[in-house]
Amino acid sequence: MLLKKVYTLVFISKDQQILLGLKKRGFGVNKWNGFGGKLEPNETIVEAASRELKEECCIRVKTTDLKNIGHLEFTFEGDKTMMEVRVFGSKLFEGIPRETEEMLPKWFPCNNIPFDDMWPDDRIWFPYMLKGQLFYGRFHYKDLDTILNYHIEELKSM
Ligand code: 6OG
Repeated sequence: MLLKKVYTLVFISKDQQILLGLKKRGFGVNKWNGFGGKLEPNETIVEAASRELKEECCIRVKTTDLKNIGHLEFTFEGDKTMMEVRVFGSKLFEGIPRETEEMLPKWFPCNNIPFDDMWPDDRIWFPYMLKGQLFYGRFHYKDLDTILNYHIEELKSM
């Protein structure tokens, strides 16, 4: 039996650019990623997504502006936990991204994503997100650098 843990992951975009953050500590340290984390008790998934974005890079997005664009599942060899990651996107936001203790935010052109310094799975599902396609992906990792096997598909609805 797998123990499921739910996470959020938010990508803000504007003018053919996407906002990524360099993770400064914890899981995924030194990797560029979207903004997100675990749900707190009594919080909906979109509330968690909006809160994490504010906490990690100081920008605000209304929960109603967050679109669920993808669903990812991660498992690791020898670990009974499955990370279920709900991916959200928005072009609407308020504020200027600022560095926090957790993340260093930076805008990247959509045709110049720093995949070499990201989770290996990102190379596989980012193309769906960048084309505006909804997606489901599951990835089984051998260790933090190596994907043993995966499945990815476009979804018609979430
Ligand atoms: P905290 O531990 O900071 O939340 N996350 C992943 N994102 C990608 N792109 N690939 C992975 O491959 C990931 N594993 C976890 C989910 C961790 C944040 O990192 C995301 C959360 O937004 C294994 O609370």
